[in-house]
Amino acid sequence: MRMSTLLLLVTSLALPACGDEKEDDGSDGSDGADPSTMDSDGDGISDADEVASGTDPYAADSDGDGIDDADEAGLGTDPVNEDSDGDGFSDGAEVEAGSDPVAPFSWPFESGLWPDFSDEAAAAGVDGTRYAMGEVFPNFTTLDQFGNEVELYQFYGMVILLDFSAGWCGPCRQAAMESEEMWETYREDGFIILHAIIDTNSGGAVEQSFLEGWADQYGIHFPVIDGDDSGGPDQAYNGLYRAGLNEGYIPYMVMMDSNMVLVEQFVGAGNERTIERKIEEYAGIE
Ligand SMILES: [Ca+2]
Ligand SMILES: [Ca+2]
Ligand SMILES: [Ca+2]
Ligand SMILES: [Ca+2]
Repeated sequence: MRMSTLLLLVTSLALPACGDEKEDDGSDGSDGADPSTMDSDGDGISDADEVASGTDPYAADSDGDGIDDADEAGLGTDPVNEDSDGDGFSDGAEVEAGSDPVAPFSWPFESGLWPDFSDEAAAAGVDGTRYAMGEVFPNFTTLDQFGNEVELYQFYGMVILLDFSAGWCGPCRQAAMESEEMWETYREDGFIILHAIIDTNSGGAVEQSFLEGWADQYGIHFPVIDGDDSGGPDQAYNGLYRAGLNEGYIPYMVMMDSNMVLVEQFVGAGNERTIERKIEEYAGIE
């Protein structure tokens, strides 16, 4: 693909573009005398060099991500890919937010948006169908605390802790108190927590306002999701129950490795140290 883009650019340049279409005002310092030093878009990189490297000689910001080609070189980002690390956040948005544009597990953590690696999961053929230890966990889609759709497989490539909790469950709230700090410790190593709320304080329907309240109360910046959603996490909760893994106690947590394989489960609160050891093991932290 890169080659055909380059060929197109070469073709367009081979047309008499420089002399005919662009008035040479001498701003590139060449006086038009030497076409090889022309800098049509004034970004400090000559047209010839831009063609050679595949960037657009007529646009200072070839990929439109808010960062000029010359600055992308300094950042180590790809000047013809607006999202160099494929985490769903453009290079420009990442630089502005202070996250790392060449690290997929660094994203604007307080944006209320999550990375999306579901395409990578599909490309890798990840598609779980049953609930069992050592098996690929089935995908689900539900809503988060912002009312946005979120799916399990968008966190493919990360170590995932899926925590089933309920409003009326004291030990769940105790575990929730520790959760943000745990996530912050490991998130840039590729770790995500999903709090699936299966019930409110009184057994009423789990609504967005409850998820939002839960996130606010515990200072949570990872997804808090509707665990009562019958096509979503509720299916997983019941599937795990039928598989004999989940015995019906909460908090009940399962861990998936970076290949979306179910590798661990934890019952009750107070398992933080064990969970941290497992995160380190599966995320390959020395
Ligand atoms: Ca240029
Ligand atoms: Ca750019
Ligand atoms: Ca990015
Ligand atoms: Ca990033």
